[in-house]
Amino acid sequence: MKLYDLDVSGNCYKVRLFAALAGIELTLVPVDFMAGEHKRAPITDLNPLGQIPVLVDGDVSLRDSHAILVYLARAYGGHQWWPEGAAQQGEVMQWLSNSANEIQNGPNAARLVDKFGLPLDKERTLQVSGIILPFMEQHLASNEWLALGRPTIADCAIFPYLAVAWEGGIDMAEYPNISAWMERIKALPNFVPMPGMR
Ligand SMILES: N[C@@H](CCC(=O)N[C@@H](CS)C(=O)NCC(=O)O)C(=O)O
Repeated sequence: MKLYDLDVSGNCYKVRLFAALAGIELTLVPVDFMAGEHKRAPITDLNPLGQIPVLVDGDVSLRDSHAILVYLARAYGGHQWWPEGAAQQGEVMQWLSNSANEIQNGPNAARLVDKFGLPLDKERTLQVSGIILPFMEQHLASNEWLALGRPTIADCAIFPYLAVAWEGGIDMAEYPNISAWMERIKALPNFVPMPGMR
């Protein structure tokens, strides 16, 4: 199973992290982002949006980190990570949507400005972060994990861009419950870090 990958990408790290925790073997195919490899074949044949991660598993080819998490968890990870029940799936999905929206446009976008120099509205990234992070902080005051009272793909989706949020000027020490949750993730068996993580 191949993952088209970039080590400093939080979206790619979501997949590497989950695969490590669930014991799923991946063959990483590093993509030279600076050379624009993601905007050429074979990546664009697999994902015309020219974005990574992309997973290829036999005949199955998938773009989008969250779709890949659901696929891997359903196909290889077991119900611990992606539950069977409708209400439970909905509970996990809420967090995958927060990951694709508020985390992507908040802490991730703040890091894109500060670390990679993208011309985004930094003020807006901090405003979005200021909505999702206090919400998570409150949720984690009475919950050890984001969903279902156990580690799921929800945690794997949200953790990466918070683990490197300091690279976007966001101080996670202001959020003790989120910080404690991040320590719980780091303590999971087979945890792997990403570059820049503290
Ligand atoms: N929704 C996608 C977003 C993927 C994404 O934006 N990937 C970045 C790297 S972290 C990328 O390839 N950007 C290039 C571009 O958007 O042109 C996911 O969750 O995987």
